[in-house]
Amino acid sequence: EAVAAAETDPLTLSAWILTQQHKSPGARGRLTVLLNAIGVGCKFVSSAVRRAGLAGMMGMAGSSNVQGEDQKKLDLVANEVFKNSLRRSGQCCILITEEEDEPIFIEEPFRGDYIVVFDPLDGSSNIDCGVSVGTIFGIYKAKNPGSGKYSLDDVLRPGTEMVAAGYCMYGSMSYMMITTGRGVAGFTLDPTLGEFVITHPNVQIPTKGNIYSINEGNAANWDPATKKYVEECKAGTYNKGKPYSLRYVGSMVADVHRTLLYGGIFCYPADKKSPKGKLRVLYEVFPMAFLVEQAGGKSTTGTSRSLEIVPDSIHGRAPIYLGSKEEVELIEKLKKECGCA
Ligand code: P6P
Repeated sequence: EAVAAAETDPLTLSAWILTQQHKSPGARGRLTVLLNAIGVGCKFVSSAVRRAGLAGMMGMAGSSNVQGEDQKKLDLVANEVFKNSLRRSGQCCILITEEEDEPIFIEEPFRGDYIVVFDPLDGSSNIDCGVSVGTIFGIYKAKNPGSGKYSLDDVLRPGTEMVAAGYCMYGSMSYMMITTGRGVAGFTLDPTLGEFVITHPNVQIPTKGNIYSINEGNAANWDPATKKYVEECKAGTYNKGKPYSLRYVGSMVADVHRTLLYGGIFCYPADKKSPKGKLRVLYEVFPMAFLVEQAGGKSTTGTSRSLEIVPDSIHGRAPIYLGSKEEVELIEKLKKECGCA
């Protein structure tokens, strides 16, 4: 029946977004317009990523971003695509992008009541070798909608105040995972239609996993609790004596996508080299933590819920351990026992 339904009732991303609007009493469809604009941006970037090798868009763009990372051509293309698509939606007042130092304030007549924080092309260091990369986004509604007065007070807020979040992974296919606070739905881009079609109507992360995902190259810098957790994964302590598998792509979207579907844990801990971890709170930690929680998993800094962080700057970082509920709780227990943050 599932196939028949798909052929006769193709639930595309746009149709699904509308169903979410119908569940929100009094909604006027503005978030619907905004989410569709993000979907269009993802289709454009998906097309650019697929053509990059042929269109000479691989390699460096010759500039660097606020992170001091070399910007690859596709980074810049993706950033411009989303800035234009979001501005044109007429629903945004502030944009925060990994690729720009400062917030972008949208002026009339294009200004709306939503703040979008996004990483236009995360994992871009992997582009030249064809490894999956992705777009990550999170959305807040302005504290005073319609007031015409917007500031960083609308941005530096805990992730619990996000109204929607998601990612699009450009891999073997292009997959989008999205939440508006009522669970997680997954879509696959059908290139013959140019539409994201629903393939995972209600994503539920397994409560326990047997995959751990962490950059073991940093092991010398880890805190005792992280070291202990990884040792026990290898010893099979948490899996009736059968060691876990290590899977680490080095592209957050790919590592989180696998964790959401297969279970397990993804970690980017703070360590001596990166005292606050590496991943960015607003447009990496919060959206992924929101999705994982909505899929029944957990996300922690090691000692507190990721979504309760109050960011102190738009490019601030935080440690993250996210995934299957039982795996994250093991880390939190070890952190308590060793008294380490
Ligand atoms: P490392 C990619 O540059 C990224 O921001 C994330 O996508 C990824 O999870 C992380 O950095 C990988 O970092 O230090 O392991 O290479």
